[in-house]
Amino acid sequence: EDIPGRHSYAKYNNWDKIIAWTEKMVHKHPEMVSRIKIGTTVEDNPLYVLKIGKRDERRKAIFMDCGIHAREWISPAFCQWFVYQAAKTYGKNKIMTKLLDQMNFYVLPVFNVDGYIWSWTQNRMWRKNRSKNQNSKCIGTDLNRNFNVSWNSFPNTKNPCMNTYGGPEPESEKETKAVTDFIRSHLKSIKAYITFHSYSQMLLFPYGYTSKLPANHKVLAKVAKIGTDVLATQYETRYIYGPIASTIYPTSGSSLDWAYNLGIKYTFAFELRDKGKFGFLLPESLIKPTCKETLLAVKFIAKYILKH
Ligand code: ING
Ligand code: ZN
Repeated sequence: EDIPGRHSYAKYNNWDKIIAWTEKMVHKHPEMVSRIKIGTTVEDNPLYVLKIGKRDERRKAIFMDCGIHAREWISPAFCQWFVYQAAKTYGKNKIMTKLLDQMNFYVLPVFNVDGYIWSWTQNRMWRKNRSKNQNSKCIGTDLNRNFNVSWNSFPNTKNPCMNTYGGPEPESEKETKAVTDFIRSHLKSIKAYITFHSYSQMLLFPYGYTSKLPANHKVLAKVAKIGTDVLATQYETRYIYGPIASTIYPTSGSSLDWAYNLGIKYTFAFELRDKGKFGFLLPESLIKPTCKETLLAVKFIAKYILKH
């Protein structure tokens, strides 16, 4: 499993290893995993979604993305772990079998591919994508401020040199457009949207752009409460949960609020480990523990979606 130079679930994998891994998953589990190219990035890298489940478009589906922010390496590690565990435990684990018999998962393991590569090769703390900005020497748009929902309504999203720059217009970025087009075209089946960030140990739901609560906030809070309780059963890792704006900070143009307002009634954002000791530089020894506990919460959310 853990051979130097090879893909490993216990290590952070660079983009080349992740592409090769997507191919391997399809070849290993052709009846369960397929790869869909949903677009390309600014630097012409492919954006791949892995579809897990039987080939039936009419079933319920959950869309999950990882790595919208380049430096949050534990996030793509979780998406890889999820796909691996889904394929491996189907037919063995009761819950996973039931889930995959009745629903599909669309998993985007790395949303911000160019940024991820930059974080590996040039600047470990890079967050945004790598698109050029007109009339500015500063590079990149924050993809999680680039969605068409109350876009640019906060001051810190207007300056191209800020880490939270929202781009010249909503969906200006190829990566954002690829994801929104994909979700819009699969809207009939997609019942939940889950996005993975780090760090802070939080489970967030809408809204970020307003302190108003979504219509079904009581249900979202209940699912988040049980989800975080289930997560804690593994290693007693404590998560807090609540609406984005009051739990972490107000934000405009986020994928979570956008997906919710599009009509996906169950939208969640995980802020994975830790709470700041290592921050974005979470040691590799903590990858598996983080993934294992997170998988419990995701399976709980998926079970809930299946029932409702
Ligand atoms: N945090 C998120 C950010 O984009 C977030 C918090 C999540 C905001 C979901 C809105 C929606 O700022 C990190 N660490 O990136
Ligand atoms: Zn993030």
